[in-house]
Order: sequence, then structure tokens, then C-alpha cells
Amino acid sequence: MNKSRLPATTRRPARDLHGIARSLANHLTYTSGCLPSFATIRDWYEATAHAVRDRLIERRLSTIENYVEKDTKRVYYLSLEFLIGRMLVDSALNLDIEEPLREGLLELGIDMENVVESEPDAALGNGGLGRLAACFLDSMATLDLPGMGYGIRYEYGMFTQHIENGQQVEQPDNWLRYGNPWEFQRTERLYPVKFYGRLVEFPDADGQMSKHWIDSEIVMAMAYDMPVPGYGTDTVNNLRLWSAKASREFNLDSFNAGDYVGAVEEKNSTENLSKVLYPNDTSVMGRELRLRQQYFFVSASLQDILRRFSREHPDDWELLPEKVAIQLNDTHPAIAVAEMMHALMDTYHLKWDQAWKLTTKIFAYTNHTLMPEALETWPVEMFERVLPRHLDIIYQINANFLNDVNHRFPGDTDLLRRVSIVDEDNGRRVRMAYLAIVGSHTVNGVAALHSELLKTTLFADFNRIFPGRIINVTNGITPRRWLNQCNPGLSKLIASAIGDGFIKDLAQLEKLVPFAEDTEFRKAFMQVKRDSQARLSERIRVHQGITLNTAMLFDVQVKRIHEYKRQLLNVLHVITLYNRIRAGKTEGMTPRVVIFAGKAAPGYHMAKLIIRLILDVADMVNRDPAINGFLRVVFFPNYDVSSAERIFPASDLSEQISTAGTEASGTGNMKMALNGALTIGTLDGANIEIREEVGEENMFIFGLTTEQVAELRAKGYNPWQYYNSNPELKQALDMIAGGFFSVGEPDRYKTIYENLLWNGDHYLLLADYASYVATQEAVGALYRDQDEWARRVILNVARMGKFSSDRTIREYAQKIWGVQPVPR
Ligand code: 26Q
Repeated sequence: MNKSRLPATTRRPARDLHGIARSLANHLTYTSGCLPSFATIRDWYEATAHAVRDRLIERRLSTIENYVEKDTKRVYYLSLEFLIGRMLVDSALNLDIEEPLREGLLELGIDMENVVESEPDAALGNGGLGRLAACFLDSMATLDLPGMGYGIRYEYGMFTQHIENGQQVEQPDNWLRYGNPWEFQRTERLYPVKFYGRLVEFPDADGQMSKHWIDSEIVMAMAYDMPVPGYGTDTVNNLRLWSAKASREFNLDSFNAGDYVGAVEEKNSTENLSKVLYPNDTSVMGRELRLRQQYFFVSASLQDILRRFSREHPDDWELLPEKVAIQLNDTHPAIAVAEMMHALMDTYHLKWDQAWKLTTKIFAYTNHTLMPEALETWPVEMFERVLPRHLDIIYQINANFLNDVNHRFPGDTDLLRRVSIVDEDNGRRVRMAYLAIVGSHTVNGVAALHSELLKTTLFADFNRIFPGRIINVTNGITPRRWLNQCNPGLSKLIASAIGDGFIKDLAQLEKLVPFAEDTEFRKAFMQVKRDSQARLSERIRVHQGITLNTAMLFDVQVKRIHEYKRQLLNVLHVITLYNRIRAGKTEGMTPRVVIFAGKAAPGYHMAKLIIRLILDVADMVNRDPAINGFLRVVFFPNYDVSSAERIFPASDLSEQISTAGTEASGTGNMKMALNGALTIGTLDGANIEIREEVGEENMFIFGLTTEQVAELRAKGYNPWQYYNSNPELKQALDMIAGGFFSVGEPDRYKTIYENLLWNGDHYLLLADYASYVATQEAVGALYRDQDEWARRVILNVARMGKFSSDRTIREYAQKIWGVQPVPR
């Protein structure tokens, strides 16, 4: 390896106020090309981002140098989603230049707040899974781990949500419209990715028969790099996103044939590959373009990984698993198992057995859902057309696997049928989760309950076949973005009590426990909360014309809209409060504002109908002065990372009310508790572990447990029984069904009513209703004792240390990847 040192003339750009102010002015002139007097806020954003970026580059280069020099094992996190949000403040804080930046801008007459708000929110993800990937990148860099993310540079991220006529309307998210100052285009990092064509078999030079994939179409993958700075360290890792470019040869064919327009059209259709992020939508599952996106980024990433490895360790393939660990973020990149075999055998000419041994030492797979309808499968017919070589490899993997199983469990033909990677019962489909399990050394769930359920239900057969392969690594969140950055007031208050070590070592929050007994500290804490609520309220007043009062309890449910998450149960509670207020039963009632936010997948009709109902109920409640002293309802549109950063610090009550056994982990639950909310929740996902940490007396748990859910379903659940025996529940449901909230269109919510009563109420809302409403009363009662409320909130914050993604990433590093920190 010839070492490529930084040129001696390279100087670290200054980080003091003076140096930064100069840098801002320079970039305004030489990068944005404009005079201060004519500069728009976007010009200032561009100049500011470049000033920060300059201070990342040198660290990025020395990080690369460090990894190469020490010949370290690398971790590659393959994910179709990285929900990174805005980068400016995050980078500035991680580099410790936020203050001089703010001052420098002020000297130039610019309020940094406005600059920050003009950055588009990079929404290259749907929700929890994508945000988890972004938190993991932050933690890997902060822990000096040689980790790298690989994904797609979608031209359009998650759609933006608008509310028109009381309904969700989707608009494309053209986040790259004005360019992206954080990315580095790598025009030389270009790989061909093949699609379609056919397989033929003929002998190689050495006379061995081998498979050849011919007549394929080629799309080029071009790399774009985004720096990922760690906090309080010089490490800057990399997120490499692939963009599709039409290949030159491919165009030439058509040009030569004289079809100019056709050639350009074709170019367009290939470049469509990286055009848009798919929403998490069962109705679009099985789309060919999605399979092609998956293969596109997997193939480019593996080519890149293997090129890096073979450059550093020519021909030493046995070393591969000691230098490379690859994490599959759900099954979305699971085709990587077959692609690794394809690359090792067809490009690097390894034999099957050696290639397979290496492959299964490299991959690990994280599962994020138990819901059978969310598991990815592809029709064999489509697979064969798009990726003929890979289907062939999968058949061989499956044959070897089933053969092993048959030897170990002789005669159990039903077992073979159940675990086959190719599902032969539902019109022949490739089961990507099974491919991922068979091709990985470790499979993990994302919370203790979830991993347990994987072992006993969804993957029980595999747990028997591969004992010990399935483990748990509970999710976490990065305290940099989700405390220090989004809640500077709270962060400073905590630091004034225990120092600022918690930002890098969240377990230190434990030192706050004694402060829960300190009246002054409680007051200061609640004042910080009020300030955040005032900030959020101002936003809501300006954009929605709804005025809030920070003395109210801020009751918050923000997350994707999904039936299993039970936003409808929350609505039933809201309607119940409404009815009590109308009936004058307000004695002892705590005024509250119920805030919802979340996107519904465009093809998920029930989810969209739920949004519509929330908006209709909100309208009725907010308009009525007799009601709105006690109750207000807000639907905050276009929930994204940036709005989450505003909402979490303002929340008093965190709604985590999924049917037990359905939410794999949840991470919003962690974000709200860390920002000083108490949780009302079921014993589901990570709620269980949060309760273990904060103590059951400091959390509001209600509803059926996973076991009780199973029992109730087994004995035959009858929603009518709850309807008929609970007058408040009956009244609320009858109002929905009777058009009370949809005057002029009484049938608008008929399907909701039907689902809950006639179609079996799959998520058991009615069964949990009474317990939920009673628990909400206890919440309201406690809130009236502000001092005691504050005490419990502080205890919650103090005991959230476990849920730092730093802890999560340390566990991945030890239990799965076998990598160690590589500080400079
Ligand atoms: C599938 C097929 C076609 C198109 C899109 C998809 C798709 C996209 C995104 C399927 C699923 C997702 C995202 C799932 C997700 O966010 N799951 C959440 O992951 C979190 C992190 O582990 C958990 O905390 C949540 O409980 C889980 O719901």
C-alpha cells in the first residue's frame, strides 16, 4: 500500500470566531457568488454549510488514513433508508463550532435560526428503521468505529404531507432542488450493475463448467459521499449513496441504430432506478422497480467493498471475514447474500464451498417486524427475469440448506416445506427473510420482547435449526441529536447539575436521580418544558391558527399512521373526553392538548381515513369554546425529523399504545422519555425495557399483555361484548358511525366502525379501551400535582441511559461484528 499522506501545505481551517467569520464571508463570495446585500437566506445557508464542511474534510481524510494504516476490520451498514434530517447544527455541534458559527453569522447580521430552518430535511427514510440507521452512523463515528453506511441517493425522499379539505395529500419531496452542500460526487467511483439477460453454462479456461450471465442490461452506479462526524472525536466516517446513471455503451447502441429520442428515453428509464424512495406500503410490495433498487445498491456496494478489500489484501480471501462485516437492515438488502456468492465465484473465481463459508461469516441480519404481511417475498417468475444468476444461486443455497435440515431432522417433510427459501405454496415466491437467516451468522431482533417472539413464533423453526443464531440487541437513539441538539435548554440544565459527560456517556444521567428530590431543580425543569411548549405552540398558532396554553398537558402521539399503532384508540379517548365535557363532567379534569402527527402510506386507505377522522374531531373540538378550555386537538402536518426535534422537547405524555406483540421496538418512546415526558403505553417492544429502567411507578402501563392477546384471540374475541357493556365506548363508536364528525357525509367513517365491530377488531382496541381510559385519568390526576409530576419526569430522564445508540452499537460491535474502536 502506498500511503497517501495529506499534502504538507494542508492547514486545518480555524475554528475560532474570527476564522469562522472570515470563512463565512469567503464562501458567500466564492461559493455562493453573491454580495452580502443581495444574499438570500439560502445563499447564507450554502455559505454556512460550506464553512462547516471545510472543517469536516481534513478529519475525514485523516480518518481514512488511520483505517488504512491500521488495516482495521470495517463494518458496512447496508440500508435502503437513512433518515438523516438536517445536517448543519448536527455537524457544527459535533465539531464544537456551533457558538462561533452563531456569533459569526450574527456579526454579519444573520440570525442562525433562519439559516438552520432553510436547510431541507433529508428524508431518505420512512420512519423508525431509517432513523435508526442514521442514529447508528452517529454512534459509530462517535465511538471511533470504522463503520460506513451504504444506501441510495434518492432524488425524491419521503413524500411531503399536506392537508387539503381535511385529508392527506402527498407531494414529491424534491430535496436536491437547490443542491446538497454536504455531498461529494465521486465521478470515478462508478460500477456497472447488470439486470435481465440469461444464464448459459460453458467451460472456463481451466475446463471447469461455469455459469455465465449474458445479454444483460447495464446501469451504472455513481457514488456520492456524505461525511458523518463523531461527537467529541476527530473521527469522520462516510455515508456512501448510489445514484443511477445510464451506461455509455448502452446508449451508444441505440444512437448507432439512429434512434436518438429512444436512446434518451431509455437513459431516463434507467436513471429512474434511484429516483424515489418507496413508502412503507403493503400495496406497493412486489413492485419490480423496488427489487431493482435493492439489487442496484447491493451490487454497487459489494463491488466497492470487495474492491477495497482486494486492493488491501490481494488474493487473500480467507482473510475476508476478518476484515469485513456487513449488517443487513431488514430484508431490503438481503439479495446481498446471493450477490456475494455471485461476486466471489463469478468475478473472483472462488469455489462454491469456500465462497459460502466466507459469506456466512460476513453477514448479519436485523429483523424489524413480526407482522407476516410486512415480510418481503418476490415471485420466482419476476426474480428469474430480473436476476437469473441470483435465482440460480438461491436454488443452490436452498438445496444445500434443505439437505442439511433433512439430515438433522429426518422425515420431517413439513419442516422442509415450512423453512424452504422458496415458498412453493403461494404461487412460488422467494422468501427474503429466510435467505437472510440462512446466509447470516447472526440474526437480531430490536427489543427483548421482539427477539423472544422471533425465536418462539415467526422464526421458531430456524431457532431450532440454528440454535443461538437469533439474538437480541435493543435499539437506541443518539443523545447528540435527540437531546443535546433538539433540546439545548434541557441539555444545559442537566449539564449545570451533573456536567456534560452524559452527551457521550448517557449512563451518567443516573447522577440526576438525587435532583428529583430538589424542588428548585424540579421548577427549573418544568420551566424548560414550558419554554419548549411555548416554542411549539407558536409554530402551531402561526401555521394552523390553533392557540394552545402551556399550562395544558401536552399529550403526544407522533409516528407513522398504522392500525397496529392504534391512533384510533387515542381518538376514542379524545371523543370520550369530549363527551364528558359536553355533559358537564369536568370536575377534576386536567386540561390537555392531544397532538398527533404522522404520514399514512399513499395506498393505505384505512390510515388515511384515520387522519381524516383526527382532523374532523379536531375541528369539532377546537371550534367549541365550551370544550376547548379543557381539550384541544392538533394534527401537526408533515411529520419529519425536524418537526420531531421540535415536538419531543414539548411533550408531557408519550403515547406508545400499540397492541402488545406488534411494535418491534419503537424509538419515539425513547426520544420522548429522554426529553422529559412520562409514557402511557402497553407492554410492547422497548416499552417493557423502559419500564424496567425507570420503574413501574414512573410509567403508565395499561392493556393486555402479549400472552393475554394470544389467549383472547384463541378463545375467540368478541368486540361487541365490550361495546355493549361500556356506555362511553358505545357512545363514541356510535358518533363515528352516525356521522357526528362528518356532517353531510354520514357514511364517511363506516369502514372504521365496521372494522372495529363487524370485522373482528384485529388490534383489540375495544378490549383495551376501558383500561386505557382509566389510565389516562390517572395521568390527568398526577399532572395536577406538578411537583410530583416533575419528580417522576426527572427520574425518567435519569434512567434512560440504556437507550443511547452508543450502547446499542457497542453491543453490535462485540456480539456481531467483532470490531474495536480505532481512535487516531
Ligand atoms: C417494504 C416493501 C416495499 C416498500 C417499502 C417497504 C418497507 C419500508 C420501510 C417496509 C418497512 C419499512 C420500515 C419499517 C420500520 O420502520 N420498522 C420499525 O423499525 C424500528 C427500528 O427498529 C422499530 O423501532 C419499529 O418498531 C419498527 O416498526
